[in-house]
Amino acid sequence: MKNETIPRVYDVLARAFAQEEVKTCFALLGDANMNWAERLAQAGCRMIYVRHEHCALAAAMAYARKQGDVGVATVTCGPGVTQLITALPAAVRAHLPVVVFAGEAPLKSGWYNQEIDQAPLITATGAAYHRLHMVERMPVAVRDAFLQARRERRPVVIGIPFDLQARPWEGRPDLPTPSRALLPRVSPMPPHPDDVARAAKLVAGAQRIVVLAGLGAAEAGAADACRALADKTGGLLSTTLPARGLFHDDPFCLGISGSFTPEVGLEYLAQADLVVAVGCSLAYHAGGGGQLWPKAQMLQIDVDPVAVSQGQEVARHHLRADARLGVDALTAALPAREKKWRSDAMAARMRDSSPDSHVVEIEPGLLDPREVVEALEKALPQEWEMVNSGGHSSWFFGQMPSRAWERFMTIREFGAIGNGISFAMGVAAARPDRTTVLFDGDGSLMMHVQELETIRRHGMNVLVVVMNDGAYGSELHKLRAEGMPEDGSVFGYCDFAGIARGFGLAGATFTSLHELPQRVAEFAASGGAAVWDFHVSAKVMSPTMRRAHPQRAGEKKA
Ligand SMILES: Cc1ncc(C[n+]2csc(CCOP(=O)(O)OP(=O)(O)O)c2C)c(N)n1
Ligand SMILES: [Mg+2]
Repeated sequence: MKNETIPRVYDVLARAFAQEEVKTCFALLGDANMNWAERLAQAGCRMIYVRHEHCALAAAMAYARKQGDVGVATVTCGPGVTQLITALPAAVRAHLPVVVFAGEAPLKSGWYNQEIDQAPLITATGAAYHRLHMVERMPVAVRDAFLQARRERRPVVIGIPFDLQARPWEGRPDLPTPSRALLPRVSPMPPHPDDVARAAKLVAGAQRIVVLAGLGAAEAGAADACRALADKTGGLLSTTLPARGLFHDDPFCLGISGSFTPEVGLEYLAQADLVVAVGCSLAYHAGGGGQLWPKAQMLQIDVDPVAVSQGQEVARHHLRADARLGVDALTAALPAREKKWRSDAMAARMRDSSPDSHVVEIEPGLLDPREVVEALEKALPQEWEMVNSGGHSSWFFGQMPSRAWERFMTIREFGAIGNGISFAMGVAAARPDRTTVLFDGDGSLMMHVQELETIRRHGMNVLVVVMNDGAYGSELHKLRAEGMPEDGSVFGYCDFAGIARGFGLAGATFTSLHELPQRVAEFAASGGAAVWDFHVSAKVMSPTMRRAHPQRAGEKKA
């Protein structure tokens, strides 16, 4: 019989995680993590038991982004670990701090069916992998994993053979100093005066300035500083996709810069002669691969400035500084000037123009995705959390200009579909007092639709909005444009409302938009979880797709 009074290694490991203030852990159990997970739950950690390991990690990623803290997930060894491989590269590229407790096959066995060399799999994604094979050092190694995840803003996977986890604990009774107590306390980095003077000269010589803010600007609290810079120079504001909504209430914000830029925004970006990128890594898509501002010079204000990013030369001028301090110093160094570019007419155009004015004839019984988004934009409460997934329909869902950045999330740095539902779970776990709305495509939702069950079982407040075009729209439009058969991309309109009901959620199919405000009011009153399936035409191509495939006929400019 087991002597329960002797602490095991997994007891101490659970305590080491608990002292890192882990409040939520996304988990799928197996032999190599279940004892640890049970102990962590007993220590007061909320466990969210998902239906696929990919979703545990993806939910932890969204939780980390929303909380501004380390996300935690756990998987068993072997097949539990191999399921992580699509989510990890996105976490690495999105700079998300996550710690994954992974089991490893037992060391004592000469053979074990789930054994696989886990380290190269994990490190191939860019994540860190630590084998914990020295029992006495494990609590320190756990603490160090949290330190590393925080400092490098990167996922760290720790692998612990489950026979070692079950050993009696014979190490020190006390735990090491937790990571929070050891993290260097650093203040925001001020700019060098010489850099400020150079940058001010550049800005003073420019006529049409766009201040482009990324997530770094949002996180540094630089939004007001960016507004002040744009105002003083008579310039315009824009954001990257992840920072969309940072200037949602500013009349001179042209919207997202990149693949999601609205029609009018494209015009103004093309006129810019200087883009001041603030807290923004200048990723390929943020500038449309160099196409969006052909006349502009680039000044980058960032703690880690770059000349070349994702294969492109992006910036010749740099001001190294914290986003807020750098922009404030630059604005202060500029003389007052006449505002020649901004005008009331311009603000009115940006406010009143539709993001895409192409006319498409919609088949009877189907909806125009752009009208669906317009109706949602009007009907959904402002305080609901929004998660934008991937796929072709994400362009339409990205066009909700009234929504603030604080209520928006998208993580798409690996370009994978299928993550939306997990990201929505992560946000719902981080903000349980609010409703979370997921905007997803039918193909993407189908990829991990099993998580509807997790959402119901954990009582999450999630509304899933599906833009159902009966297809992998992204592929369909490209195949059509190339004159290829569409077979591999068209599936027909599956019944998501029925699927939702099968999982115990509410479900509704929308073929008109009249009842939307009423449905929103009912859902707001009832709470819970539901799937709303909007049957849309697969004829509407996003402007980005149209630009990439101009040979497609059959559409007229309004
Ligand atoms: C994991 C993964 N598999 C395949 C792809 C290729 N892909 C990109 S968009 C897309 C279609 C997504 O379909 P859906 O979710 O219905 O959105 P839609 O494009 O129809 O709006 C596919 C298959 C991908 N990006 N990621
Ligand atoms: Mg689709």
